Amino acid sequence: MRNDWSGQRLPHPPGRLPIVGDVRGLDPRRAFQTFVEDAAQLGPLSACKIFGQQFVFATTAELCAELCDERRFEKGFTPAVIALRDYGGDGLFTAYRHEPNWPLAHDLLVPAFAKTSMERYHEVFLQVTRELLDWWGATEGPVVVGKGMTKLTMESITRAAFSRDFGSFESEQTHPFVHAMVAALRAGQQQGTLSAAPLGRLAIARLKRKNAHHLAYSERLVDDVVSTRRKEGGDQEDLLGIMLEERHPETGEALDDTAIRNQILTFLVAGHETTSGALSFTLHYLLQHREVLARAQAETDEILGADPDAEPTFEQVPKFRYLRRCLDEALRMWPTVPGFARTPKQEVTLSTGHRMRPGDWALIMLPLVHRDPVAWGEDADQFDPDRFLPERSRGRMKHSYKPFGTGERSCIGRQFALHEAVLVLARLLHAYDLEPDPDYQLRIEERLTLLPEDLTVRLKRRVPVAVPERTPR
Ligand code: MNH
Repeated sequence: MRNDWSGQRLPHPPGRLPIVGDVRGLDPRRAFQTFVEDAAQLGPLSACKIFGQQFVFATTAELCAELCDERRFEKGFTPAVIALRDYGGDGLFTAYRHEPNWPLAHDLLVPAFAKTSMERYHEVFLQVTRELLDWWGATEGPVVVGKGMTKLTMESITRAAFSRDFGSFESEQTHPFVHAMVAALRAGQQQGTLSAAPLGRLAIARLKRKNAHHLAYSERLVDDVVSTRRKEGGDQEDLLGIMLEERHPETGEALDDTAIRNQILTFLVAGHETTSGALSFTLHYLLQHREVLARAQAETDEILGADPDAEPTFEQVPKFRYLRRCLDEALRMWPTVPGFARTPKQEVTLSTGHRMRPGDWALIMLPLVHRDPVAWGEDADQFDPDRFLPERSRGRMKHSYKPFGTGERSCIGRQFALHEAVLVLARLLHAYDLEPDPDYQLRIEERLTLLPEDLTVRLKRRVPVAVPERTPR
């Protein structure tokens, strides 16, 4: 966690001060964006010191590819991820690799994302999308994109994973769990930076006391999810069913109650804000690029036909190739999980000449890697979904696109998120014309993830353009 890189000198922002380090100009509400702006000026590998804690940033596609080599590197743990362990414990996202519950939960839960499970989640996604469109359809004036998308993704994870309706669309408000989660995560992030500060221990103790009721609320909610299931039953094959019933095929081990609670919290947190943000960024770019929006809508007409309320079948979802490219491109421009850390398994020397030892970590700065001109060309700052055409993707630098992380610790929910997001976008664009707020300027809100702040859109019912029957492709 100290991350001292054996005292090697790394480029850092100008004006470093004794004790406090590089805090000058650091706006805590946009700390990550400040890191990105600084690191962009400082070369492939740079550092930033906040009190005694050193952060090291990798910014190029080349260095990212090197750090993604699974033979030499593994998932690293930043102070922010370590602070998250107060929440997720040894749940999948926050578990250290040596903790026995990581391989156990991983092996038990991977099948819950296979095709047969996804076919069941498809029905859930259709239902929550109906609820979102009804909710937005009944709204006068512009709708708040992030709020609606968060309701949608929250309901789909709770219903798909735990067969549990959180009633998000029954009230105007955001579900209290989301507030508790955001507050707890924010405290966790502050805790991460404070840990190395003078009097940091005291400040952390105060934060933890202030935060205790949020944590207690979340834990009560999760315990209620489990006890309700035990009383009333539910889908035996959803994530919760698997965790309660299944044993590891080789070792015969099962997750205990604490482990199950940690996994549920992990899925609630990891499973919704990320997808909500990805949907919101995609909509933002579609609103900015009318010609892209028109093409995406033409694709929905081609696949879904003349009925604006038509719903895609499971098999149709992967056919929205253009929409999928829009989503991929939005996640390139603004990956909602904007970085992940890597640490060496044994001492290594990087191509930059720096020595890296176990315990040292570097954070891969995805917004910079995803816009590295070496991998993406000189127009890397432009939104252009067609970069993801197969013929243009072929030959691109390996590991230059990593919105879902890498290797064995990469995102377990990737297919879940992509299927859900494409389905929702297809339904929305098919049924509605979208009018942007002409004055909107993209501002990025930092929670645990990145989200477009205060994005709104006006929806107008749309008449799909009838497409003549074609011979099947
Ligand atoms: Mn997800 C890990 C991004 C949706 C559950 N996720 C990761 C990592 C990234 C990531 C990056 C790796 C982090 C690291 O190396 O430290 N996840 C995303 C994005 C989306 C997303 C950009 C949506 C878009 N994730 C989801 C959904 C779920 C989910 C949906 C659940 C249904 N993610 C996880 C879990 C892990 C993870 C669980 C940890 C996996 C592991 O370490 O075994």
